[in-house]
Amino acid sequence: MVVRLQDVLIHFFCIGHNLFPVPIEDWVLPINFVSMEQLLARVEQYKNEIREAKAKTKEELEAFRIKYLGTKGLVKTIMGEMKTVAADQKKAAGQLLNEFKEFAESVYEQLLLSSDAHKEKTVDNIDVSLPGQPLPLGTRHPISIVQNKIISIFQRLGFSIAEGPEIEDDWHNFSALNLPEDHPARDMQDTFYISQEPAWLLRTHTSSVQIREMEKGQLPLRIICPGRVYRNETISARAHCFFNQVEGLYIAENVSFADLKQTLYFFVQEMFGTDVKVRFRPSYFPFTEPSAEMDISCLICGGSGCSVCKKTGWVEILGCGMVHPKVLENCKIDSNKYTGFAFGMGIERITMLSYQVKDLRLFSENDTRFLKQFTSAI
Ligand code: 2NL
Repeated sequence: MVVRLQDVLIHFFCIGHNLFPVPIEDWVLPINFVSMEQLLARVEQYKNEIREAKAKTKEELEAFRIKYLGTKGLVKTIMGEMKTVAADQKKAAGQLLNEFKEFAESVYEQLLLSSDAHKEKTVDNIDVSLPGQPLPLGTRHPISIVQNKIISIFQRLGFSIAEGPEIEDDWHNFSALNLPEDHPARDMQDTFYISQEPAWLLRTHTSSVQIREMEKGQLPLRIICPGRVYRNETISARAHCFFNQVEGLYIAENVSFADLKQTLYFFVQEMFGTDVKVRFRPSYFPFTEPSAEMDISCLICGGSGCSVCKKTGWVEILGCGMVHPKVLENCKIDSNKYTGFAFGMGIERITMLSYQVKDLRLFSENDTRFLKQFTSAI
């Protein structure tokens, strides 16, 4: 019998104050420790029981698992008795119980392997003539759908795709495009510069690709430049630090503003339907002269005025203009012989208009609940 110090103290305290003249045997509480012998006997008994157990079906297997290995199963319960093992026997008891646990687990594994559920899956049982489970098809990203549509329209007009680097130098992104040194677009706030190499930056538009194509010196040139661009913007429902653009460029002899208008009018009719109206508003870009912005009649209200068009009946979709002679000369193109037009549009903006997406951030969050809503054959 082992005596708790606490109980002895209580005993002396009471005697000393002569409170309870009770015989000492009644005060000392015996503690029932589980002896190794008892534990061994119980483990042996459980082991026999487990050895005898049979489980063929899925349900029987699950019943076995719950009874022996579940959270309230025998293994867990007997493990819980470790706390009533005397300190000097804890090590041996721990070993015994761990072995018991491993034994129960291995029997379960064996039962699993010889069960009907397992047999169902063996090679001999496979019926190769059964039709397969349909694999869920992914969907194309809405930005890709719209980008592909834009590209294919211009390809039908003879434009070919040109691509270029996303990390650019100042010349191709700014200087060649006639952006003066003090132009606000060069400001650190708008452009991400590479900290290890400040001469490099993340392109802010795909015009840089068009500069590279013009520098190659092969004319006439009729290209479309889709791609990701970067701007140092605070992320919100209407702005992001990266987005996608499609820019277009046509350089040849005798290209006029009429060609620009007709090309973009064709694009709008193919993209949004023949009912949609267009209008051009004068604008300013350093790389085009003259410059314009193109609006289309609001797709939502048809021009009568709603929240999307801010009650004006029109929504802006792109910027355009005749390529500035300085830009041509920067690329060693004779501006007396050649003229050209260029335009640029944000794909996110067109996608938001086409599908009535209210928040730009949805395009880059990869939430499949959003993405699953788009399907496309192309
Ligand atoms: C906009 C406006 C525009 C261009 C892009 C361009 C490119 C070269 C030369 C001249 Cl290489 N112009 N691109 C021209 C006018 C407008 O984009 O609002 N984009 C989202």
